[in-house]
Amino acid sequence: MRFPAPCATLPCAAALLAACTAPSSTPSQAAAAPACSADAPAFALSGVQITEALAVDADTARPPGVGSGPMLVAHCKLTGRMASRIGIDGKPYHIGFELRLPREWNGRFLYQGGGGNDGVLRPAVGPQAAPGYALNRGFAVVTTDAGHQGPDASFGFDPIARVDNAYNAHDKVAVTAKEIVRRHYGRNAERSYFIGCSGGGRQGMMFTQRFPSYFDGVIAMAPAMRVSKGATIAAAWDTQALAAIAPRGADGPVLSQALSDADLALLRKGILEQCDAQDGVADGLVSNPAACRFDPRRLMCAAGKAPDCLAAEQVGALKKMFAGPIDSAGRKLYFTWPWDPAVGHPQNDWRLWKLGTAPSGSKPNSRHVALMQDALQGYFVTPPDRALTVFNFDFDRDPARLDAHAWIFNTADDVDLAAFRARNGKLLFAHGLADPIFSPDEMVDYYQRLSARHGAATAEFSRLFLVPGMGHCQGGAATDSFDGLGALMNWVEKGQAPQRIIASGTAVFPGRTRPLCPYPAYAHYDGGNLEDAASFSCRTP
Ligand SMILES: [Ca+2]
Repeated sequence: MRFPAPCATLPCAAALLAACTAPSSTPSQAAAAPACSADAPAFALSGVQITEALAVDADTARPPGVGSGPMLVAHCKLTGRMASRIGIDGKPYHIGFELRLPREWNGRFLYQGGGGNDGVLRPAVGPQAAPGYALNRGFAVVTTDAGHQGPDASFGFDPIARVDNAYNAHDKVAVTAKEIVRRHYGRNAERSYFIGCSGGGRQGMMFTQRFPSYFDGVIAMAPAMRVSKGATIAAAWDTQALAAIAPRGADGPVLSQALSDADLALLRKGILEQCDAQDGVADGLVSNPAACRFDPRRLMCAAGKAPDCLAAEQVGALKKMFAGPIDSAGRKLYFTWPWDPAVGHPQNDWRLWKLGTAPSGSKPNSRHVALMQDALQGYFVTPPDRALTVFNFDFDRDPARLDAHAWIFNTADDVDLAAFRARNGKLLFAHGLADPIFSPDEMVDYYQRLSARHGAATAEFSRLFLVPGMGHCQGGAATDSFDGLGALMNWVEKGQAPQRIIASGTAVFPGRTRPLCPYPAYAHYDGGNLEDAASFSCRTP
């Protein structure tokens, strides 16, 4: 049913009392599941349109596109929208959200961050840093499209959509979802959490800075903290460095061939030979990156190119990329990158981001070209400019064109986090050391500035866990599966700060476990079973 606001007006008071009261508060309804229909009173919020409410029975569905793994618990899947409008580009916009409300609720709320250009409603099941899905643990979980529809960057032609994407949609969705949770279950969520990676990691940082009262605990993984005026400049830098050495095809440089898979394997082998054992054991993981002083010149052929060595121009390109972009005056425009051996592993996404796989020069398909360039043109640069590419980006002239967007979007500057700290919020960072899009060195820089600001108290509210070998958000030659959510809950609810988080191997190291250690500590091998986390301790370099 729908009812007019305000709820307390006399003529409707008796009729609405039941609707306004939580079903669980009356003994006769205690066992009944809260209503899951689009016209349920709990979902009738002013300005919110519920487009679908679907009761999902236990063990009948997995998230869309997922063909294996656990089935979902019984829940109410809610889809809604707010702030429907026509943009200045003539296109319709709204702030969309998906909220999944488990029948067996654990009293907690989870905001699942997005990523990429957003514009899609991801299944609100809580997959990241929460093996088995947060929904299945009893969390009410929400996702949003961040205020525009469609995964490309064309929304950037509408200024309101830019603001929604940066922060406004997230504010509105967090507030609305919490209110629906309160009305659906008849009580407030006792704890609220956020987990996101990449763009979602940025959203988590954004909440700690701009809406610090919303979440008790935040996991920000590989955060896009200065993606426009930072990582995207590095994407252009890397693309140009690789295009310059790529073999010339009939229709231009073949970007994907600048480094072959065999060349990447050589790189991996070279890094392992120099740095693998520095953490106490040669196990295919460089867990002590601070000790790794790799120089790709050790892989350079005496002359030309051969299968067991790299050409001088390949070595030059690698050195240029890992040193990070600079302008013509030598000023740094982003960060260095650690020499993690997984960048050369076929299970890592380094090739996908930097090189792609396209066999010809006319249609390079690296994600730097396919994704970052779209974002660069559509909303990172102000005004939008479809002629600006990662190939023609000018490192002296063009960075300033990214300032306007950076002001509303970036989260790299604020290390005060005063209000978030004051409310006893906990902020857990995680970052793959082989991440090809956001440098782990950028993450470390933020954490070091945070530590400089807060001193020894930093570890009481924020910790950083670097994941050797992990690519962007997941995968790679790594132990990349870990229960960050459980660690965060223990921290928030029991005051137990994570001393280490046990991570498991997936595709490359099945059966292997390792401790993830709070920065600057790393997992050092003490002896015993090589595959067992118990054989390692967290040691400070
Ligand atoms: Ca090692």
